Amino acid sequence: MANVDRPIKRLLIANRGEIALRIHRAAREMGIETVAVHSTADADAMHVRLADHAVCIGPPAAKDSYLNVAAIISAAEITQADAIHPGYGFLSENAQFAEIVEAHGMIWVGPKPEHIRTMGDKVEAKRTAGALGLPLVPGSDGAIEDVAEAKALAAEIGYPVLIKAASGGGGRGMKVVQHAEELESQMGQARSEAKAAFGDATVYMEKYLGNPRHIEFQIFGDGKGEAIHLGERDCSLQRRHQKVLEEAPSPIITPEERERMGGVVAKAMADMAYRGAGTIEFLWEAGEFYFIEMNTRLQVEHPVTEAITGLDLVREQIRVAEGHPLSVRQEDVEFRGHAIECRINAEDAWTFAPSPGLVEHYHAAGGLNVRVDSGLYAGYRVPPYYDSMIAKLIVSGRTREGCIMRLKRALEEMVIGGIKTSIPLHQALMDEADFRSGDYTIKWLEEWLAERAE
Ligand code: MV4
Repeated sequence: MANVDRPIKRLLIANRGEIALRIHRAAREMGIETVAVHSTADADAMHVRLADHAVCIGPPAAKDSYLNVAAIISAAEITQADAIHPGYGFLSENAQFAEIVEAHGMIWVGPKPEHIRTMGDKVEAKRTAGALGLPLVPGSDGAIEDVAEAKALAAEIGYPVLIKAASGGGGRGMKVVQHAEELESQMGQARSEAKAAFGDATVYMEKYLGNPRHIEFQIFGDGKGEAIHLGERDCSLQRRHQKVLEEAPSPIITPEERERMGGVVAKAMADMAYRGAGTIEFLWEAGEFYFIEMNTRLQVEHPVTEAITGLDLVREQIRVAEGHPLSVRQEDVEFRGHAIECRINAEDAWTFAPSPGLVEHYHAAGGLNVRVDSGLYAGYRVPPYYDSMIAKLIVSGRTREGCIMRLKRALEEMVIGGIKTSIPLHQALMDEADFRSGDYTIKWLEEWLAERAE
């Protein structure tokens, strides 16, 4: 390895579940020691057992443990960790936490705090993306203050329009407005919901896209002006803003489109000297991309990108945090074959009622091009306090059709006994003509579920 300013010796993983295990694995393969921090509910978690050091940071409630900044920083100091990886969720997009980590002389395995802050404010994110040359959804240039102004703009861009919360994301605080008469009341509702949920009533307006796909580009920057893209993922299959299945490449993006749009996003990230992993989210409709948000973290669905590029994204994050240049140049990134990820949740496949509890039997699928990211084992008790995702099944193959056949086979092999899981939902999905042809948008899954429930 080239001489680096700050090699990491001991990495604290400020997360839980499969992503904590994922980060542990990358660190160990780099010869880096790991520190697990866990709530009292997670003392028996797989990543806690595997980590070199483990510190209990509080009771089950996330606000008292995985969101407890003082407890996490103390754990890092006690164990002499020299870096912190936040995973996804929890503190991963908290700019202030990133600053505190750096102020304590530790390496933050993540983007520059200023970029986390900018992209966390959706109005600022859109302004920044526009200035960097990314295509935007037509809408307000910044926040909208008064109803008259909003009405004039809506008339100009045409109904329906969407009111979004500046501090939102994940669909919270969004209101569709069909007619001018509804605008005032919908805007008022969006404002009060935004204020209640995020403590910020700032809203902005966009043209409402009726039936788009959700396509996101994975990017990586070295923080010094070099950046690459690793292609796109199609995450259109969602229920209540929770992704259910993701794939790469998108069934509807051509290699030419990938190269063109990938070039645009990589240039934008290079121009802002972005550091680490990031995702640029677009809505795609009728052949056009529209930027909506940027996520300044590693994402749940990163393994499909790893499967088609052969890169280890957590290793790459750690290397960049240490001060290394990116390990590949854009021209060396090759996209091979197809990959699909199924999120397996501890819940009823059709009612979505949570199903925590004792895992009595466990057998992970295996074989060629099958990956299971999960901390499950027989005898593990899924705690009721956190997100219901307990495993990710990632399958790859040369073609999308081959990938689907392999996924059907792998889903059959997977045994998680004692609790209900979403495996039956994925199995049913594999037999749907629209899924098999790749003909789906962000509305498809909920409509399909509603039809099945009749
Ligand atoms: C939109 C949209 C239609 N038009 N913006 C939902 C969460 C947030 N990330 C953005 N979202 C949307 N923004 C415009 N101008 C529709 C959605 C949307 C959505 C987006 C991606 C994946 C699933 C979705 C489900 C419902 C609504």
